Amino acid sequence: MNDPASLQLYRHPLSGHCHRAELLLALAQLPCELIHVDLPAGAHKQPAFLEKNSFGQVPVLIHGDFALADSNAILLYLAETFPAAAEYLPKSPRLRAAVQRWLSVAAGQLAQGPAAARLVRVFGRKLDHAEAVAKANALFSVFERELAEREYFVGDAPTLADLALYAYTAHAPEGDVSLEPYPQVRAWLARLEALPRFLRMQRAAAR
Ligand SMILES: N[C@@H](CCC(=O)N[C@@H](CS)C(=O)NCC(=O)O)C(=O)O
Repeated sequence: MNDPASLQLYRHPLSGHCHRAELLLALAQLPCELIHVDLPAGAHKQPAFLEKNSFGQVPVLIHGDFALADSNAILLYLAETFPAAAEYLPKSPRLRAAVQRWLSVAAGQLAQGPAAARLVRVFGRKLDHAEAVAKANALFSVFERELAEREYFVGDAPTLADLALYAYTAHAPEGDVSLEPYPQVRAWLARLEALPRFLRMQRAAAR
């Protein structure tokens, strides 16, 4: 059951949600077939894809006969299933809960702030850009304080929390959110990018 041979990930190269799963796969050296989903063409709203994820969103992980949508659920599944990914999910209840706290931030404030601002600028989504930028700056101010205390979000080694928070933070400038005021955040990004086998997300072309 924990044979990674049959892993497949339905994804899009500019999706930070997909990137967090791809990053864990790369760091843990888990072989996985990447399947491109043509979001601009609406492939994710076709019946064949909706069978895999009724929300019609990437990423979706396939492992044998098991299909799993939601990037944070995928991170947890990989870390619980494959020993090579287990180091990114601490064992103690307190640290695991702390990881979950930041996964909630990744699905909440990170999605509503920097990811939303990038959706407006990169994909032309009709969202309130000024509000998203304000949320991004509020969030990065919290990150700045947290990262002044420790090297990673949970303890002194990277966890799923860091992987989930990375892409939309690193690519915030694509949404016109500057990282200049946040030196601790930039240092944390650099620490992650220096990890062996680190995988960057493709840059979005300016509109
Ligand atoms: N909660 C989901 C959100 C995934 C998500 O927002 N995916 C975007 C790409 S980054 C998507 O598929 N958007 C298409 C749509 O919502 O129609 C997760 O964490 O995987």
